Amino acid sequence: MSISNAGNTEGQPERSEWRRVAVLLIHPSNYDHATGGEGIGAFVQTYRYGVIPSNSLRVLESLTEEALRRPPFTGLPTEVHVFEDSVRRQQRAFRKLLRRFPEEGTLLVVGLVGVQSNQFPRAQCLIEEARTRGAICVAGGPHITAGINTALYGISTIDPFRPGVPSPHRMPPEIQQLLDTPGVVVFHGDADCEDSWHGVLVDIFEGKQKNYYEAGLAEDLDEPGNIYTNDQLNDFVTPVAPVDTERGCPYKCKFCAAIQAHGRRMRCRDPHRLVDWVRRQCESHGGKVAVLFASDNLARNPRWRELLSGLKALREEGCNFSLWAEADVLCNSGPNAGFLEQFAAAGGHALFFGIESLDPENLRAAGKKQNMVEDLSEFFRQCRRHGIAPEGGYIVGLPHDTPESIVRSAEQLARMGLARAWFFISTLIPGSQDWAEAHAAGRPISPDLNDYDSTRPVSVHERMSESEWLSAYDGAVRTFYSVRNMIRILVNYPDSKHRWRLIKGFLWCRWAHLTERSHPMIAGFLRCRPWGERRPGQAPISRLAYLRSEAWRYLRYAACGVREFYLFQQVILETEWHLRHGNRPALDSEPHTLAEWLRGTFGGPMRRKWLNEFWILYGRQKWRLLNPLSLGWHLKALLLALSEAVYTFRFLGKFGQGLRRSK
Ligand code: B12
Repeated sequence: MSISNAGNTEGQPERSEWRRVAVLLIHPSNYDHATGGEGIGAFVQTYRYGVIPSNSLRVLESLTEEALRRPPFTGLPTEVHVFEDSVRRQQRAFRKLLRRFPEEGTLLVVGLVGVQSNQFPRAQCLIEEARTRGAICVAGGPHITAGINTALYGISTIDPFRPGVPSPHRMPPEIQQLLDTPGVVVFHGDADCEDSWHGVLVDIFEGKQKNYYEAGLAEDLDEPGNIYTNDQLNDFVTPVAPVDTERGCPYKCKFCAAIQAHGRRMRCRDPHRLVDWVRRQCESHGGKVAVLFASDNLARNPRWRELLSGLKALREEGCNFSLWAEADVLCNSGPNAGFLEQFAAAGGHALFFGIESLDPENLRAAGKKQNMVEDLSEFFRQCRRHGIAPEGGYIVGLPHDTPESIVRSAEQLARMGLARAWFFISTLIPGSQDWAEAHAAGRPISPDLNDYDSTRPVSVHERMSESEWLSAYDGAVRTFYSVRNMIRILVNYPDSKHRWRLIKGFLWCRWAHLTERSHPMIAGFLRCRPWGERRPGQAPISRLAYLRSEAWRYLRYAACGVREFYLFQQVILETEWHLRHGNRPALDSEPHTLAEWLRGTFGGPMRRKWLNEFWILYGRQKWRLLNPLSLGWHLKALLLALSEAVYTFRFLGKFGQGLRRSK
């Protein structure tokens, strides 16, 4: 299969004219969807604080800096800037910097980094914006690599262990569109594969770039990406620093595109360099940092023992960091025995793995042979024993699911002891085997890539309508993160630091889903929806409609804020009560004497069941409260309002202290 490797240099100045090189790297966001009372969507998902900075961006930043240190760039002034489109401050900085161009004698290259399918439409828009400023744009990432591998070459061609997977053997049309656009370069594969990215930059500099480059998989993953500056980390809800420890995944799950993006053979970074990276990251961030291993499966990294023992030694030197990683349920068995213990000793506090479904039929259909249901409860117990919170990804809407089975599974997961569930609507991810098969079978698939962020259906389900599917997804989140289940999970964690980390996670998952109406892996905090910055091609909205929608949104935020405040007050207080007193009876109903009221309000431990019960009873009086004979009710309400005020202050203190402790 060959791709016409056309030159792509129309109207570009000669090499000798460049006196400076500027490379702007941006990780695109996606567009939101019209939901709920707000009614209008298609705004870029951008926030005051993002959720997690992008590892791909950091990798590309360091590769670009390195490339620009080599000929023919040596001696030339060069600049490299990185931006997260999902962070409003950085998005504005990108725009502001673009406005500097075209600049006499400066070559401007804009890199669209780590582009996923759901980010592709936004990337296209950013490319258009940059082209008007004379930039040469280069786009890379999983949508491009996995998309081309599956749709053009075919999974069976690149992976002999998966014969018979159909392929259209055609360039995906949206990528073809980029290939046909002057000034745009499509990059397939790894930028750190040998000299590839440097080679592209040289070609651009010399005015002879092609529209397509195919790099292949990097064998030697040298240095990890740059470390994150404090400014960069402070733009995120929790300052987490992702770094990829290895690439490639040995498994063959049909719903995943990672295998087509990075292959099935594991290639790992040098453990010593990773330990050094964590050390530098820690030092630059006041000696304390949370590290996320942005890879598919730490336990299948052939050098995990070296890595974890190096990190353990680093902690013993006084470096304070915590680790979040992905693995599988069998990570602690066979030749891997001791993985959990060593992960915990190295600072591991949470381990993510793909449960995907509790229905064995679904797992069989998905080609998933690891993480079997019968192993889960025992695995959760093992994790907890080592002080590690097990976190699981769960796919909503696999072929054998029904609305009832989905919600039932969410409840079951909490009962089994999963610490945190991440729900994803089943998505035919471009590049995955599922996508290839659905395409070959002619199944209807949403043509809008922006929909592929796993918060909405992109295909038809045989057992559920779209609205049933969406409400089952919502039901699963609400069930797992219900007051009862959150308490059920938290009482398993007597260590308060651990517990508060989980509370933060619960708060985040609820807030992202119920308030931001996005996915907790995508949403940030404090949405910005600037007037006029919507997806091109949308029907325009009047300023009045926009203001109405914004007013409603802020009102909803405030209401959700109040709801979550009281809900978490109950969760936290009840959990602490259980941990301290087990099932000892407490002041559960309204106080009858002043002494009881004083004890309930100012005494310890706090518990708000009696307050809740009073307000419910008070509310049930309805119009009777207007009757002058109801004075007694009002006096009690006044007294209990005072209790509420006291509780609010006491709880805020507790909350602040807990959050500080969880860091
Ligand atoms: C870690 C991870 C996460 C972390 C992200 C951590 C972070 N912020 O860094 C978390 C858990 C938050 C996450 C979330 C999501 N993820 Co994710 N994630 C991954 C994972 C496992 C590794 C990503 C990574 O860092 N790889 C290492 C980097 C260096 O690789 P890379 O991005 O491909 O970049 C290389 C090349 O592509 C190329 N390249 C990339 N960009 C550019 C640009 C230029 C100019 C050039 C020259 C080259 C180039 O060079 C790079 C270096 O070699 C991948 C699977 C995988 N193995 O890739 C899935 C993956 C990327 N995620 C995926 C998805 C779908 C998501 C979510 C949408 C899921 C959800 N609904 O929440 C969200 C989206 C979040 C967001 N807004 O980005 C899919 C994307 C598939 C697709 N076709 O779009 C993947 C492939 C997994 C899968 N299921 O198939 N993810």
